[in-house]
Amino acid sequence: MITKNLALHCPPPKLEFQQVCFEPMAPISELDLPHHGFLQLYRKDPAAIRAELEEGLQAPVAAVSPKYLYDALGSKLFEAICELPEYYPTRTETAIIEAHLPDIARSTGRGATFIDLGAGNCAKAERLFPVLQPRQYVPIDISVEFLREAVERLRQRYPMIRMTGVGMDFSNSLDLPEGIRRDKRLFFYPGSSIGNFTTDDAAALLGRIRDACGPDGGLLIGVDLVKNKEVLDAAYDDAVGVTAAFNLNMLRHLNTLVDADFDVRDWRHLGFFNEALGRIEMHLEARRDVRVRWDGGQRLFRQGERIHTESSYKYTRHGFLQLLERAGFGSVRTWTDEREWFMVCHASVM
Ligand code: AVI
Repeated sequence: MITKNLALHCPPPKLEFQQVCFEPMAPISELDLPHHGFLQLYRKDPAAIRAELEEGLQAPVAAVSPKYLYDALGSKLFEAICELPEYYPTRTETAIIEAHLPDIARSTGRGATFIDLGAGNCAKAERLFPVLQPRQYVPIDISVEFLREAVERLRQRYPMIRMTGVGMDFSNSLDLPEGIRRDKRLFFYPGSSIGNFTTDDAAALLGRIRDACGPDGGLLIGVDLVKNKEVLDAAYDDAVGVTAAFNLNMLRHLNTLVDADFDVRDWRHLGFFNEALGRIEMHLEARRDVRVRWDGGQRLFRQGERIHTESSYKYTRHGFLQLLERAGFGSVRTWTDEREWFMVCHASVM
């Protein structure tokens, strides 16, 4: 049963899909791990990427997973999006956490095994260290290479916290290596990245997090809430065109991934709130008839035909609490801003 305890009232930069460093796949105990370890459990599979992209590009309504928005330039453009006046989620989430940090810490407890999903540059988690005082910090992202620099920096500042960077794709499995402490696990999933999953996939991911929590664990998560369409439309179609560049850049990324010949100038960015489905949709729309060829396939896109590149689901408070309950969480505390545009939740297993 969820206890609705409303207190008063910012993919993480995501990563380039990239290379592997080392991958000790055998179980590793905590004692075997150096104080600051890195485990790469994810290996890029070019054939699987090609098959996935081929299927999406040939579908009646073409679609490409939003993870392909994040090559090196895409990650930088996402960081720029977070600075835009129209893109409120990052700064609203930060403000909520800052305003309620002592209360959040009372709810989560201190000394946790702090597991940061999609950690990026680890900056959001770091802000919580002084108050949450984690015993072990486990940033997870697709590549430990990206984490390495951030963890080195954090290590200097917080030598008392054991840090273990893990390179894995947690959207499919959350089987954490043996060396990650099992007690008092606190998962951290900020930025409303959960919105980039369909509701069913979000419920499945939350269920996996709940299973990985253990009986004394929990989840601290940021969720973007349904609001006025004008505000949402502007956040995903900003005046300067940074979001348009972020979306269009996916085509350049596809050119390198599957040797395609997309010409960015043939496509236009669309980003809008679909009220009926409760989600932002981003599409790339052909400005004219365009034939696109790639390694192993081709397609004629008629003028006005679209490639669906991202959905970003917006939740009501009630809807998200139901999702947490469906995933098996037992109690939840929530914090929001005055306008109730964004919500931070601490969900515990018990
Ligand atoms: C990473 N994710 C939570 C962002 C969002 O708001 O869905 C990605 C994004 N797409 C366009 N702008 C930002």
